[in-house]
Amino acid sequence: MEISSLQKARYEYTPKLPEMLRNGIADISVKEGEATQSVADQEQIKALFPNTYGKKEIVFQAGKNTSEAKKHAVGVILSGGQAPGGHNVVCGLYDALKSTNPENELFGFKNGPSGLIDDDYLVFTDEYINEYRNTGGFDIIGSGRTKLETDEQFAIAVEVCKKHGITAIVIIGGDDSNTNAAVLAEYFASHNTGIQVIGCPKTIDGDLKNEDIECSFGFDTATKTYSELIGNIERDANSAKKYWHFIKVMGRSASHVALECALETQPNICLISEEVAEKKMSLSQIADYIADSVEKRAAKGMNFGVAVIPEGVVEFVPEFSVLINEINELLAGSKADEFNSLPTWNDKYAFIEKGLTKESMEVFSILPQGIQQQLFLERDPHGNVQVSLIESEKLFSALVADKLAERKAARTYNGKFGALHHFFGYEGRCAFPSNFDSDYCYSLGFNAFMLIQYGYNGYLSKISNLSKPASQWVAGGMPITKMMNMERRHGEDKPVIKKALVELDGKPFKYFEANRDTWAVETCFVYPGAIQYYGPSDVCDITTRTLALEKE
Ligand code: FBP
Repeated sequence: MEISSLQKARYEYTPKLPEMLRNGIADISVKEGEATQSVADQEQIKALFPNTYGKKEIVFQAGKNTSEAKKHAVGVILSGGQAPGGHNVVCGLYDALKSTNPENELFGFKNGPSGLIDDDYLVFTDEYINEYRNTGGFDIIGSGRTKLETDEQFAIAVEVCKKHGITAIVIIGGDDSNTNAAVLAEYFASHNTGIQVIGCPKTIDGDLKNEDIECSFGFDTATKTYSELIGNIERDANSAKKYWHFIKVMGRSASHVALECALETQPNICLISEEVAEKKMSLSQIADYIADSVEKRAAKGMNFGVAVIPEGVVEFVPEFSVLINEINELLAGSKADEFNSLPTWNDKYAFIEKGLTKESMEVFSILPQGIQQQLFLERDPHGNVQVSLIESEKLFSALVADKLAERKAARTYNGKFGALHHFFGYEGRCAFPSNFDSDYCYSLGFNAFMLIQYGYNGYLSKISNLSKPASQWVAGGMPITKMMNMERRHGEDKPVIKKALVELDGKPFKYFEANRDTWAVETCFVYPGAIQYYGPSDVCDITTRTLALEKE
């Protein structure tokens, strides 16, 4: 297989571990802290997780390893969307396993959680794993979005583990996958299987974070990749001075990615979905907000700019989310077939007009036809609109163009508005992990093995103090149940890890808020450039502005 010179060089990179994990496995001891309780709904979570609830938080430290010496066979699963660094979690886990006992084995279940149920796996070897060190992607074993949540699936998982002698499963995933990891851990414990489950916090969206998990892996690299591209576009815009660029960035629900990119690149506009919801902004108000910037810049002779739009924003616009709910209802069950069988868009439009309330129809009717049709594309497995398929960057530029036309007619605006559109999402999910993500992920995997070796079950691998150099990072574990609360999901109360949205009183948003009015009118672009893997530490090892501001 042909490989690039960077890939070759990255094979040789040695990820940095926290100091306490550097002494060799025989010299890592564990310190138990306080018993934990869930962040909310303690009685309900405790009742649902009688065997794994209330366990102690732990940290590792230098000292004699007192764990029981035994052979380990561990299974690993990559779950959900790709995030840079996933390969290094597997590598860290593998290296820790093998350095403890070369007879230990690591099984990789293929294509996500379904690999465990289908008993579809490979057994890692040095030769195989060495080709994935410090590289992006999840292609080492593939990923998938199948949920492990039913007792039937759990029973099969036990059988598969028994067959291979597997006594621990590491699930690398986001909030939902780690919620499922906790449920699986409880099942294993309550059925006395002796199988442990350890989770690792993954997602480029950055929404798996809380007082214990400072950030999910992949967020650093993905936002650096998008920021590089946004910075390049800003420089192009500032050179040609003729386009407004509307750039949608990934982040299914929370706006952490958009906010971090804005902090890195200082665009003229960045929408934050959580603020849109808080202020109950309508589509028209958002369009006016962007048009104000276009108008003010045009008055200064600058008919160009950059607007960053978070992927999930439309669902946070109250009137739009009502519209989406009505459409979901309109297409429920067999009605979707009826809709899809209508021959022309005009017939479909009549069907829609009949089914929506007057208010939602008003919103629907101002959308460009392309967006109207996108709202009727195939639903995800939960029956929801797939927001990544809605071209909100085009939606907002079209609405802004309408506003500017009105302003032109009213003679308050006399500029030129040429809009270009971009969507940065998949470009960042498999980038070569930054040094931060390479180090963080390797540490998460290595640490996951330490949790296994010390017999913990239902824990999330936790590496903290991440705004400091890797040597000062703290390795430990946190019971997943500590991060859970009850939420209404698909008509039922379910125990889940709370998704972290952007906090409007948090320091990252406050910094953005204090500066955005200037950025909206002046050209304050910052050009972060490409991720650097080799060179001075203050260029190569620095993590996100979000984390730096949060830890200030
Ligand atoms: P995870 O939550 O599984 O990490 O995935 C997040 C994400 O990358 C979102 O940003 C995006 O909306 C979604 O995945 C796209 O999903 P898919 O890969 O199925 O197209």
